[in-house]
Amino acid sequence: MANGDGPAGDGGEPGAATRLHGFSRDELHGLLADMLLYRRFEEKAEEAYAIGKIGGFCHLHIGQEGLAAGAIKPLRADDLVVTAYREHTQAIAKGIDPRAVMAELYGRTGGCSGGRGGSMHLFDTAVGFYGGHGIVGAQIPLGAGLAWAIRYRGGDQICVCFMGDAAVNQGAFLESLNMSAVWKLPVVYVVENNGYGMGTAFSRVSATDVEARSGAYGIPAHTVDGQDALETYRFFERLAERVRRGAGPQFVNAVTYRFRGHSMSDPVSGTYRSKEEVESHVRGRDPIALLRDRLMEAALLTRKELEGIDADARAACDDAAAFADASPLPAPSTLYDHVYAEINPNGRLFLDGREGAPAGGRAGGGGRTPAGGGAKGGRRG
Ligand SMILES: Cc1ncc(C[n+]2csc(CCOP(=O)(O)OP(=O)(O)O)c2C)c(N)n1
Ligand SMILES: [Mg+2]
Repeated sequence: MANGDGPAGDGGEPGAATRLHGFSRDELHGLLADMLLYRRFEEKAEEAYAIGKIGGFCHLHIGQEGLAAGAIKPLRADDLVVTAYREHTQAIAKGIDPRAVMAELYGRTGGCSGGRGGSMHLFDTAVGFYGGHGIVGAQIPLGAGLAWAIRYRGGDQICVCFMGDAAVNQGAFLESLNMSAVWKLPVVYVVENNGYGMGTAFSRVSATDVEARSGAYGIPAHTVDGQDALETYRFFERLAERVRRGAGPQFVNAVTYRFRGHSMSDPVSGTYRSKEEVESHVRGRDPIALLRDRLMEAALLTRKELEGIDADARAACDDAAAFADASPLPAPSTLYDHVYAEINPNGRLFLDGREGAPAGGRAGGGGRTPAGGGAKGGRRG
């Protein structure tokens, strides 16, 4: 760990630190507040799932928050992020309101995807968040495509494409890295290496370490400790600027650990990892506890301040859950909205060429039937 670390800090009153790792006290409190918000948000989602407010799949990021804060917060607002399905906290980090994320988990119209996507399909292109993808590895070619679009339009943004360790065994990963390297795209591929794909340890399905996977394409590989939010932040800050200036694609092995089961339906530990293994990470490698303790040891955080930050995080999550509860479910008549660009008057796709096309061409914007009643009047027989 570099500059300013340790109780003495890097200046200010004798014996009292004012900075850590080059971060001011306010910045450090901000990072801790972000991570506590992510943790409390996920705990709230866990609770809501248990009482049936959230249905379908739900994968929590608890234990991996150092990466949501450390890899996304240093990005510019107009940079792009695309990711897998363990993405609630990443969506918040990129700028989606926790209310809109919680409402999406609840399947409500106030959700960032209008209640259509649920936990695995959070989207808001206005803040540069391109999902939320449930198919392992599906987002990797999309990440290459987003970076290509940046280049094509002459922008200086970058795209950060997250994936789990299991995704590096998908063919799409290899194809995307190859073309990204050929085209020198402004993309950073980040593996959130929590050691497991569902119940399978990475070591059982790979003859090499994660870090070795980009070498064949000539893409530089880096390893960062994702549980150390400060190191991760500084690392991504530097890497993002290098990619922005034309360094080409980069590959990051971010070492982390998931503290919960693969999804809400899986136990925390099982035959694939022991209770002791999980407990040792929770005790010694919790990114939030690690940051909290460092700040306290450096006299940059008091117990009272911590309690205040945590109370604010809990209040924001209670507010998000209340918002989600009050938000309506999508109306059944809008079932076909956003599904197909065009459907015929019977509420079906134009599988029969243009037959049945209403006068004037399109069957209605957003996939509605021309009657304007969504599925109403369609779907006969
Ligand atoms: C193409 C495909 N195959 C299998 C699955 C089932 N599946 C869902 S998550 C998962 C494991 C992914 O693990 P990893 O990429 O390491 O991400 P993590 O869950 O650890 O965040 C699998 C195999 C899927 N969704 N898509
Ligand atoms: Mg994994």
